[in-house]
Amino acid sequence: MNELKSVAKLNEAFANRKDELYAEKDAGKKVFGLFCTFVPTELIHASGSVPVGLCGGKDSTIPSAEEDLPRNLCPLIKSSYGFKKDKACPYFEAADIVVGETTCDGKKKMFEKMEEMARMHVMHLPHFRDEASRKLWVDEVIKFKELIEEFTGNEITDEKLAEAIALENKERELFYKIYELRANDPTPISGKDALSFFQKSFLLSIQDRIEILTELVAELEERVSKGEGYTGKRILIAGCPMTAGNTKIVDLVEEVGGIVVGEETCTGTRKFENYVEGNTIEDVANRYFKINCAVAYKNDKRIDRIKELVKEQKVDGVVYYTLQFCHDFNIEGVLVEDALKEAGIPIIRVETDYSESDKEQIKTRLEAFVEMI
Ligand code: BJ8
Repeated sequence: MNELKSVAKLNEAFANRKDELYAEKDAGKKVFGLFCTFVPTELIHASGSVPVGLCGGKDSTIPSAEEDLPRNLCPLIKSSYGFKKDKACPYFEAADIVVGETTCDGKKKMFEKMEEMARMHVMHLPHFRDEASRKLWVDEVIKFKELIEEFTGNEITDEKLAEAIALENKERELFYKIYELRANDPTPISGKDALSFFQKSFLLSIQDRIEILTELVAELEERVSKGEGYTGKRILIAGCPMTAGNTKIVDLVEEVGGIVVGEETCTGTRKFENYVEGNTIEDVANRYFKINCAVAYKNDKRIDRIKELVKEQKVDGVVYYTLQFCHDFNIEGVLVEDALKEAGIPIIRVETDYSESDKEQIKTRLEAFVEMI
């Protein structure tokens, strides 16, 4: 099987991204640093500004964070705080403003300390799915639009918003297509490569993303037409996001003979599912209100979606992955496990951090799981 050319192109675009981002800044564009997939990036694009995901997937900055924050805290929170404190993330350093959101308590409180190092805007995310909460979220998105306009001095016109919505929807369409192609057996892309596309999609420009993903789709279609790809026990990963730098669970699953065919995570389906249907701010808000994050809601819809993904991607077993001290995903994991067991779907729950110390132990458990299913 030939190497995917789009992977090389992705890596090249990533290598150039830092310089490109600083050039955009020099040209007067504002950079918005983002923590979460709830932030409606259409509004940032429509103002002529640049959204970029922030670093937070590596162990290396955690000791520095632990000088200020409790040790018993999610590694993603500590890692991202440490990246800012150590000035070790070029995207954090480029950000003129950092946008957070009231998801988990750890992040929410960490933002109060981060405010000493960065200009912050925190979006209030409701924790119910009812109509009152939807209205609150629409208001919050309108407030965010006003903040962007004031901060950048650029008006978000209806035309600019419609253009930005069309671009983001195009990227969503490509990711949907990639998932359809991954449903084939053999599946045309490894989980490791697929994760790399998701992780880097938070960093590259939207234009580059669309170009590279279009190329990827064509390459995967070719592989499918030739019956080329990867075989093995088909695994869906469900749970916490895998921020760039963190590939531990996907690597281990594929080392023990599994093949990852889907990710019910924010570096997976939660990033792209649901289109913005219409061209108003409310349409934008409504799309983001549908994200099935364990932190945000009582979440029957998430459980239903995991079951659907198992069918769509022809999954043999689910690896439910939680970062240490992520209470929301961990507790929701109990409900997911009960529901999947009832439906006869094999599931294993794995809790981990960014260190190497538990790798062998997790590998042994995953090996047994993959053999058993
Ligand atoms: S939409 S998943 S990106 S909140 S930081 S909750 S791992 S304890 S990241 Fe998330 Fe937005 Fe939801 Fe997605 Fe747990 Fe850690 Fe909190 Fe985390």
